[in-house]
Amino acid sequence: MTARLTGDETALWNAAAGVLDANWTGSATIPSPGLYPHQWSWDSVFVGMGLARHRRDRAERELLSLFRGQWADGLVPHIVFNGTLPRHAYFPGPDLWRSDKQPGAPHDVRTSGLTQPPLHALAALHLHECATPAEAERSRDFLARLYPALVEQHRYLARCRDMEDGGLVAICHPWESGMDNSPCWDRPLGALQLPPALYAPQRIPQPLPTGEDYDRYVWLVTLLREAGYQPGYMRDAHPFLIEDPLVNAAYLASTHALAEIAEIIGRDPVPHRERAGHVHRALLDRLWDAGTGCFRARDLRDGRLLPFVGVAGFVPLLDPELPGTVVRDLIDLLLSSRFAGAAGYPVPTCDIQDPAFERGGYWRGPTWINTNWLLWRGALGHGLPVIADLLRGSTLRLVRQSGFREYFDPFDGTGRGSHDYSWSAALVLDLLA
Ligand code: 9WN
Repeated sequence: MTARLTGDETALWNAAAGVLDANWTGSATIPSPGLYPHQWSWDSVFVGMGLARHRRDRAERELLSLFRGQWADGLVPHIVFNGTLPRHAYFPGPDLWRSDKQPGAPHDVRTSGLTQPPLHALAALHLHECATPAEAERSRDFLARLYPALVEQHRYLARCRDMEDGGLVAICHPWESGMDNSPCWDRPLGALQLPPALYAPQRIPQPLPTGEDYDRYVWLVTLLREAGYQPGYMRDAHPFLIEDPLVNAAYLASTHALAEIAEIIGRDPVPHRERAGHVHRALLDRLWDAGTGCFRARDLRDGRLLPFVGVAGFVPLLDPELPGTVVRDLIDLLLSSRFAGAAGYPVPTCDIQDPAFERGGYWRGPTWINTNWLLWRGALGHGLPVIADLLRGSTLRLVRQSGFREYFDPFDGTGRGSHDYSWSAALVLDLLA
């Protein structure tokens, strides 16, 4: 903990650290008690960002535990299952994915077969940057240990997910975006031809996504699984294939981080720098929409940008080389009555004026701590302290008012979803530090 915290901040810090301590399993942190009992990929990244300020030993174990699930082709799965839990602990459990039948999946742990936003190298670098001089050598050793796995992860993304060799990576399921039921996916999901009877149970206690959404999610997994999760199938036949701005901004930020890590441990940063340049240009060429002043997702099945404008479209602010005009357009839209301008507790996940906006609808409107944190970092990176302070201040107000909830009403700050949500607590530690 830092010494300069006020009494109120110290109380918040202790409460946040308490949530992370309670959700620690001994090798990783569950996203929330009850609802998400396994290890999730981007949750562990955000948890690692906070643990870097609290318990760096656990941050290292968190990342190592996740990479236990890495496949031979480099894929870092979005869920690493805790094999000691009963089958019904979470739906969908390991039986849907059948990673044990995949030759490239690890033998000693069961996993999903999808990815999540690849912020892992950024988390590893952040951990190093938070090290005290006394911890520096150990921190470099940790980077050197994780580096080959991070390189494999990025190789997988470039080799298997850059579908058109254009520089960006594609997702093949809404779960890979981390924003399951975003209105962005309504059009591609609505176009799926589903078999007449499906089997996804209604999920309790989350009000959203619905059973019908789950039918579509499960159907997409079934297609991928039957094709052995092969990139050739994804590219040529899979019905959901999208280049998303948040995922690609995460990929770019981590590619830059990988170059820095390479330098720190005496490896060659140049290939990572070259790749970062390629991703940067592709983000602008393929996803920037000057008409709306925002980044939008591209559907590779018809080559068109999807109509939806949401918080994911601002996350390319993480790109340090974003042109000033693009940054200005993004900030104008962010502050407008479609986003922060009309929300007491920004930033809503969805344009408030979009008919799809739902103030309590999971990724269809509420404010989330992780997206605020990503934008806060982006604003700091572009030398925008007023925007950064706005994001930091509203995020801290949310948790002071409603606790470490999963997501929040953007108008009145009411907390929703699960309680004691790990990334809400972890990222508050980083905001306070
Ligand atoms: C599906 C764990 C995860 C987060 C996602 C969030 C939600 C899972 C679910 O929970 O997704 O992976 O069961 O809805 O959307 O971002 O990583 O916290």
